Order: sequence, then C-alpha cells, then structure tokens
Amino acid sequence: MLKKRINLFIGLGFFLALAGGFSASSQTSDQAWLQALSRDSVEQARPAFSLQVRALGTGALEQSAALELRHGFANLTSASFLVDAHSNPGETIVGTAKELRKAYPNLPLPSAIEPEGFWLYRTRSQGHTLVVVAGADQRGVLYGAFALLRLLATHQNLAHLNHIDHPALPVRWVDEWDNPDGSIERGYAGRSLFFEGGHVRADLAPVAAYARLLASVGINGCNVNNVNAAPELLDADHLKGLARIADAMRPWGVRLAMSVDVSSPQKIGGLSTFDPADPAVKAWWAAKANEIYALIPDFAGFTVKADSEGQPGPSRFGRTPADAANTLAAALEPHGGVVLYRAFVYNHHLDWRDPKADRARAAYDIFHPLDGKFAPNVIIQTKEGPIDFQAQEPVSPLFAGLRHTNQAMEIEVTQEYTGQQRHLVYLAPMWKWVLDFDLRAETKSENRSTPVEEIIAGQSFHRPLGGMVAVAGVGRDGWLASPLAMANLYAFGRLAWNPNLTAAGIAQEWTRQTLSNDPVVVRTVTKMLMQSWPAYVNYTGPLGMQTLTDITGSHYGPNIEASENNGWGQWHRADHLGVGMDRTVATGTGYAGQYPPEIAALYENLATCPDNLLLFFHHVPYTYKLHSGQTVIQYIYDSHYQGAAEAAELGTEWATLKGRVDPALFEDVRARLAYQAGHAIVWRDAIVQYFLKLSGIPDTKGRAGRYPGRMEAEDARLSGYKVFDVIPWEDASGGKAVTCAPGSSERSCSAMWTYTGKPGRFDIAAQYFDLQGGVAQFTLMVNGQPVASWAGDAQLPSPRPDGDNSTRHTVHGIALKPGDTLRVQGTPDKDDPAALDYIELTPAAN
Ligand code: GCW
Repeated sequence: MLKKRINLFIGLGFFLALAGGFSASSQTSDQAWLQALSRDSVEQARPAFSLQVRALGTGALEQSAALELRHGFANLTSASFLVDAHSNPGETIVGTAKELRKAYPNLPLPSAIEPEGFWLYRTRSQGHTLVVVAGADQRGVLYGAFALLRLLATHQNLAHLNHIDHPALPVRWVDEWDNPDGSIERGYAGRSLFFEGGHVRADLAPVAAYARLLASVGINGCNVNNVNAAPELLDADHLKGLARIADAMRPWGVRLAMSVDVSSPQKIGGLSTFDPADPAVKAWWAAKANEIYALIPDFAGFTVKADSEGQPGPSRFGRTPADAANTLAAALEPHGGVVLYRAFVYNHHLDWRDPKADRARAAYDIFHPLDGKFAPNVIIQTKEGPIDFQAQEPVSPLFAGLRHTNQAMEIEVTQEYTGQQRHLVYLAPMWKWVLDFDLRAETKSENRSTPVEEIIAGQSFHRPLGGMVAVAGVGRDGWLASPLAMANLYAFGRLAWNPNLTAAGIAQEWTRQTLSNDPVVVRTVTKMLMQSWPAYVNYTGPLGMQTLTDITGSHYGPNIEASENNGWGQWHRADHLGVGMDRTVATGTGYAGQYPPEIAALYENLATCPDNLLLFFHHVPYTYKLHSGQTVIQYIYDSHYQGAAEAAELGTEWATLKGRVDPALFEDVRARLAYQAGHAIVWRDAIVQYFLKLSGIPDTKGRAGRYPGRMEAEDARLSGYKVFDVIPWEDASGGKAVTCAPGSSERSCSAMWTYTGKPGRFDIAAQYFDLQGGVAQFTLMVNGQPVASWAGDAQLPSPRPDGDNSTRHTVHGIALKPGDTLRVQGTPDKDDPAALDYIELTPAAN
C-alpha cells in the first residue's frame, strides 16, 4: 500500500511539473475519479500502451489535452482497445476542428461542432490507427481528451469510435464558500485550498489539481470565495493573490470568478454610499473591473448575495436587485464578464404567527416583477427549491417566472442539510428530479413542455446564457473528506454537461473510474448510491417536511422544533392535531399560485398533491389518508423505521465488497457506513417519539415508544454518572441521559444493569454522545470483564450532548444469561463528559 502511494506521488508530481510547473502535493486529482489514469500502471509497473500523441496547435489547453492523453495512454491498459488486432499503433491527433480540417482535409469532420464541444474518431490510415480528438475550440479539445480517457477507463467498446458531444449549459461553475482566514462556510472537508491567514495560499498545487479534476468533467468556472463576501478581497494585494489562483486554474480551462459585497465602494472604496444608481459608485465598479482584468484577462465574473441573511443590498437605497446587478454588469461588460445575482433574497425576521407569511414565496415575489429588467450579461442564480437545500423540496417556481432573463440553477454538492458527508447521500437522483421537472410554463394552447433543464439551458425562452452552479465545499481533507461523496461532485459536472444522463448511469461511470471495473463492485456501489437519498429522506423528513434538523445551528442532527417560533421561515407547523404548512391559494400563503396554472392546480388540490410534497403545501390532521392509503402519522412511523433499515442495508451491501476494493478505502467506508446506520437510528427515534408524544396516536405496528432490549442509562445503577435532560428532549431515548460531568468525585463513572432475559448471544449497542474538545473513553463490561473499549474521538457538531453527536458503538456476539451484569464505564476527558444514553441488546445475527 505504502509503496503504491509513493509511486503515485512521484508519477503525479512529474506529470504536474510538466503540466504547469507545479510541485507535487499531497492532495492530488488522482485521489478522485482520475485515479484510473494512474492505477493500472502502478499495479502493473509497465507502460500500458504507446500511441503517439500529437497536438496540432500551440494553445495551452491543447497542450494540457495532449499531456493528459500521453499520461492516460501510458497508464491505462485499456488504452490498447484503441488499436485493433490488424493495425499497427499509430497516432492520436489533437487539435481544433479548424486545425484538423487544414491538416487532414479528407477526414469526415462534422460540419459544425457546438462551442466547447468535440468530436472523437478512430480510423485506419495506411495500416496505422489514427485517433482524432477535435475540439470546437481550445476547451473542446481538452474536454474531448478527457472524454476519450473516460471511455477507456470505463472499458467502453471503441471499435467504431465516432462520437460528437457538447455541453448543454454554457455556465458550469463550482462555488466555494471559502473565507480569507481559511475556514469554509458549510464545508466538511477541512481547510481552504485557496486561502490561509487572510491571504491567498503560497502553495497552489492543490488548486491546479482541483482545476484538473473539474476540467475532466467539463466544469469551466470556479468562484473561490464565500458569497458572504469579504470586501478586502477586492483590494490591490488580494487581487494579485487571486490572479495567482487564476493562473493555476487556467491550463485546465477553469476561469476564476469571485463573490463581491455590493457595499464595497463604501466599505473599502472610501465612498460615502454604495447606491448602485450613484455615478461615483458606477465609476468605482468600472475602475475595479479594469483593475481585475488587467491582472486576470479571462476573469469570469461576480457572484452576488445581497439583501439576504444580513448582507447589505440595494434595498438600503430603495433600489432593486436589477439596479444592483446592472451596475456590476456594466462594469464587467466591456471585458466579457458576467454577474450571477442570487435569487436567495428573503426576510429572515418573518412573523411566525402570521399564517400568510412565507419564506418560500420570497424569490418569486422579488424577482418575477423584475423580469426583463436585467442586463444581457446578468444571470439570476436560483436555488433548486424555494427554501434552502432541504432533503426534499418542490422545484422553485421562479424558473418559470423569468422568461426574459438568463437563469442558472444553484445546487449543493457539500451536504449541508443532507448528512454533511458523514452520511452517504448521492444527490444526483434529486437533481435529476428537479432538472426533469416540467413546469408547464407555456400557455396551454402551445402545450409545450418546459423542463427546468431546458429553461436553464436558455432553450425554453430563447435566452443566450444559462447554467448550473454547485456549492462544492471542497477542502484539504481528501476534497470532500468522504470518498463516496465525491460521486456528487462528479455527478454535478456530468449533469451540467448533459442533464439527460441518468443518475444511475453517472453512478456507474464514477464507480468504474474510482473503484473498479469489477461488475460486482459496479453493480453494488451503483445500487448503494441510488438507495441513499431516498433512505435519507425517509429517516430525516419525509412528505415534504424538509430536513427536521437544527436550522439555526449545525443543520445536522434532529431538532424538530428548531424550525418553529422564529423568523427564519422554515416552518412545518406541527401541533397536536396536525402538521404541514398551508401554502394553498385558497386558505394558505398563496405560494402554490406562483407556479404556472397546471402545476399550481396540481399542488393546490389535496386530491392531486403528490404524497412526497404533501406537507410542504398542506396542513393536514395526522389521521389524513395519503394516496398510498396510510395515515400521515403511520407514514411518519413507517418511513423512519424503513429509512433506518435502509441505512443499515448500505453497510451490509458494502461488506460484500471486501477484497474487491482497496483495503484502506474499504475500511474507511465501512466505518462511515456503520456510523451512518447508528445515526439514522438517532434520527428515527427522535422523530418517531416526538410525533408519538405530540399526536398521541400509537403506531399500529407497535414500534414507536417501545424498544425491546433497550436499557436506559437513567434507569441503571449509577456510580458517578448524573441524570440530565437532553435538549431537545427527542434527541435522547426517553429524553434523558447520564453525564460524568466535571466536578464528579470520581475519575470515571459507571452505569450498571442486570440482565434478566433468556440466555443467548447478543449484539450490544452502546449509545453515547461523542463531544468535541476531548476524547472520552468507554469500556463495556460483562460480569466485571471488559468485552470492548472505544474512544469518543469523532469531530461532530454541537458543544452539548444532543442528536448532532449521539453515536452508536456496537459489540457483536456476546453471550448472556440471566443474572449477568452489564456495565459501561465512561472516563471523561476535558470537554467530553462521556455522556451515555442507553445500551441495547439485539439477538446476534450468527
Ligand atoms: O443555507 C444557507 C446556509 C448559509 C449560506 C446561505 C446562502 C453562505 O446555511 O451558510 O450562506 O444558505 O446560500 O447564502
């Protein structure tokens, strides 16, 4: 293993040195799906295949393309598929269509290749193989090279290679929410690749590696700083640093963009105002744009978050988002830059007692009246749903509400509300659902479908620009920290290129390149990925309730009332009689009426509203019957038990891959999935016991509130441990747990129970709270003999014991007979008080 790592390291360092003069780094693009390009050679220690690669032109991206092909051919044994048995190795020619037409007038080049597109072709010429990678332009050449390598790495049959392709969307960007101090808002993979200590980092090798990864799936822009923008990034010194980032990404065709604070003319420019209509403000932005383009000639543009969550905005001066966007757009226009103005504008001080108040309405209410008022180089960037990246939401109605305005859809690769990369949640099926959603935006007489993917491609309303932007959240900890979470970054790139690809097809492609072409691995991992989002929805917040998490804090574990009684407007309005937010036109907030008529009617009427969004649109009694025939309350119980079982199933499926994937990766993923299965139980129990108490309606299947085999810590014989009330109560079994708080007289505490059931072998799960700021130690003893010890060393959110950090450790196959004692001994460490919720015995599987 170690040897393999070293080889990879040297190989890549050499390659990067060739590609852009960067030194080797510990974070490499070959740690992700590009590892296939190194894997074969490392394992077999010989060049796989040699096919001369020749670039016709001298363009930088064409050079990158040629280098990639040489590297890939030398490493991929499958590259030999390019040459058939009766032919001698020959050449791969790389160039723009124009260059190829000139050099090879007899090639059957397609008459037109769309911008950034390519043509791949294989033929025989005088007994030699000739492979052609023709790009419409420089980027097209590079994307063509990566596409050819992808076909090889996934073992596609290239006997009749003749493949033309181009991206569906012109803007395909990742947004990073990185701050100058190196922290990353909603990032779960360590520190920033771009910034440290207030400045751009000296070592930008990981940035170049990231750009290579992005280019390999066709991403053409990267906005490097938080939309809650630090104004100082626009000063002369920081701009020089940003120019270095742009230089590092340029060989891969990834253009740099940045987020700006619209009050910058005042905050750092010394003006007395930032009113976008003020001539001095306009002049300031124009001069700033000139300064940026002098340093970064291919600067992509600005992203803007204004009048949102405390960010300053044009409303300060009675101006509209169009006024602000157009002032910035005018500054960028002479240089070819664009403004991505975010539609995520809402009042977070809503009156929660007002039944008509509704955050979901905000984007449409604010932006629809401005349709047609935005400059041609402005794109309105709208989150996929009307709230905020919840586990499940309807599609934003604004996509249908802007017909004379360019649009982009914003999604999240970083799993803010979807398990923060500690849970496996493959999001492509959710994105696909949004992309395919037909908003029926045309009038009935035209009867033309307008799926979101066609609207954002500019197709539906004949717009010149459009795109897809993903908040990526990559950091220095293995890009996204979790190996399988990388499927989301990959899927975003592939869908932005071609929204017609299927989520399962993308999962297969990714698995083949990242893990193995072994059919068992491909089948199993694809299945796991496809199961993961429905499972997460089931154990967090089904029926359109959104993610029932702590919306004012971590956005991670369960906290059902955190959504209520505050101005943030993520309400689900659960009370003892019913649940759901009435957003109908007839009796509610009127949000349903923001959709075009067909869709408005679908959601407005209980009879037609789909079950999976019922509670987003309607407030109903718990006894309301779904289309499935179940009552709402029974569905809440059933879906949570089902979701937790599905989460456990992911681990069972992964276990079958032992010996088929890299052992270190196997173990890493195994441990993550075991954690996820335990945390899914925390979610299940929190939501089930909460709604059982609130509704008073029992589970017809007898599960809710009954936990056979569970022994509560608060009922144990305690030594040192003290009982406390967990907040929120639903995050602990029965609302209580025990803590070995500082000040307790002993160094360790213990909880002891006597087993009274039948003799047998059991799996014993200990449910404890793993707090940051210390590593508590736990030991499980049977009749005084230790059977397991473990450390509470995870880095989980929340400084208090709650559902964010409630964690399960399971010991398998322990023999017990009546009268045996079970004891958990917890030793606190600094801020971790070794808090314990319960132990649970289940008959051992074997
Ligand atoms: O979901 C919220 C996040 C904020 C984020 C905001 C946004 C950058 O919790 O952290 O701020 O969305 O999208 O602007």
